[in-house]
Amino acid sequence: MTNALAGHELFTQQEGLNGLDFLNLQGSYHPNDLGQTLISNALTPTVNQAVGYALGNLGLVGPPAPDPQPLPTVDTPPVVDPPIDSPPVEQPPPVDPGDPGGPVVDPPRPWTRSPTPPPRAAAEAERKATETHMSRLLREIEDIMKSEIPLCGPYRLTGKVPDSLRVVFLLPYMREMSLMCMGPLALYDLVNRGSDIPAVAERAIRYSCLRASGNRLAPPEGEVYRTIESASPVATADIVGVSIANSGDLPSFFRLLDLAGIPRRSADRVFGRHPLVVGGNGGFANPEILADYVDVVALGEGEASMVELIRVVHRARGAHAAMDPELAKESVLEELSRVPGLYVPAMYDCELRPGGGVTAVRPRTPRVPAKVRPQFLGLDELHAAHFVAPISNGKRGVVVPTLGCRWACHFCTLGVPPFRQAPFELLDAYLAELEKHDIAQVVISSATFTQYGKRYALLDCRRSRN
Ligand code: B12
Ligand code: SF4
Repeated sequence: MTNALAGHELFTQQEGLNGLDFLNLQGSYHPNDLGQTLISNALTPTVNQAVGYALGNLGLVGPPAPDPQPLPTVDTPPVVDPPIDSPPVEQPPPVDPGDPGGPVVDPPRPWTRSPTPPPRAAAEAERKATETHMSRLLREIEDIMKSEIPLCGPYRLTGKVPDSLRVVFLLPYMREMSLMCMGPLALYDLVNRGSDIPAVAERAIRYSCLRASGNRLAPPEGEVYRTIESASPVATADIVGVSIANSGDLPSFFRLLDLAGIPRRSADRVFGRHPLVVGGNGGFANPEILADYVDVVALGEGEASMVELIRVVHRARGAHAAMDPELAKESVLEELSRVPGLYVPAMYDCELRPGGGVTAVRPRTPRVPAKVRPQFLGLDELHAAHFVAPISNGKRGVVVPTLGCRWACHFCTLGVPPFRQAPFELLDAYLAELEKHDIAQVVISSATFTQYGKRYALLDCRRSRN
């Protein structure tokens, strides 16, 4: 563990916000379901009692006020999960007939193995085989696929090279919210759209059938964490992309890796046997915090760097097949660290100030750049799915009219990228497409929408369609 983590509430044995003691003022309560449950469990009786009294004062008959539960005292040790280095949640072996039957965690697979495209074909076969007692997870995946409407697809995956890589984007949200994650969705669309990109992209989300225990999530008993598109195990992907929008949600990174049965530490992941783990989005703006855990971090916008990453890994798969996995990993990581916008923590030494903060980040070899700059792309380099959600749940679509902000408040990362505006014609055409599918709701997902030059025109064209 890097010193950067030492003593930080997020990464002590509590490992995350959800395990924090209610009276712990050092941690911030990030709004996620698990944390909310803890807080609401503690608050509900007190709130109920207050509502009961208020109704009584008004002469209204309210429900009998329940006894308030005592709040935890500072002396009461919080219930915490095992420390970060202890083995993750034990996963029972898979029982799905479609599975090879090996252990759930780290299934051995040769680096030269062909991936599973085209997606869905494998899932179809598995579904037929398990028709009578289809697993809860597969049923949920099927429901998701049935309810989704591809707005930028369908993708012609058959045009992909046969040994394409499997890239899986892990999204820490449930079904509805996962479709708001425009960053990974944009990359997903880009990868699947590009017939010259040697990879097929899939998603895995926080399925509602997952079991929550403290900080951890686990698949339903006897099952493994799978992707939506091909229903294949996440752990067998070649590349796993984790998107975290805010540093407060970094514990999701560990939660998702555990869920998939992928070792947390970069050093424990064997090249060719485990996926390469790539992080992206604003939560990784300070990548040093996760230096020991993430293989690569895409700084800024990932359209160019992610595609280059895929090409490097795809080439290496052939070239390094017979190489010692450790040397192969070292060589791939070194090559990746020369891709603009990719930061490979293993290639740098980070000097930390005793009281906190970074004094210097030095490359370990002259063969990697001394500085890595985030990538921010011109409008002509960004494709449609960066501005309009490529998938709808059948109820709503999402548009991102602006990128960045005209201002640059020191506490906010939105002032870092240059301010750019989505082409109005693109958004207009997207609204027309939504209308064709009878999709009534449009989410304008942009913190700086009031800076969009055509905001009135956009709202007017939306009104005229209603
Ligand atoms: C949609 C949105 C959400 C959605 C979805 C978030 C998500 N995970 O995508 C929801 C509603 C869930 C959400 C929640 C929150 N959000 Co929000 N959100 C946004 C918003 C409005 C749009 C983001 C977007 O879609 N951009 C367009 C896409 C295409 O770009 P992108 O996301 O940056 O993705 C690119 C890169 O980051 C990178 N990338 C992203 N993921 C990955 C993954 C891999 C593997 C790779 C290689 C690259 C990569 O490549 C992408 C393509 O170029 C932004 C404002 C903005 N315009 O950025 C705020 C913003 C990111 N949110 C913000 C905040 C504060 C929050 C919350 C903390 C709010 C709260 N108090 O609960 C939570 C935290 C969520 C979390 N768990 O981390 C702040 C962050 C401030 C900061 N960091 O300084 C922002 C900047 C808005 C603001 N100024 O307040 N948010
Ligand atoms: S989005 Fe708001 S907080 Fe962030 S830089 Fe712009 S004005 Fe400042």
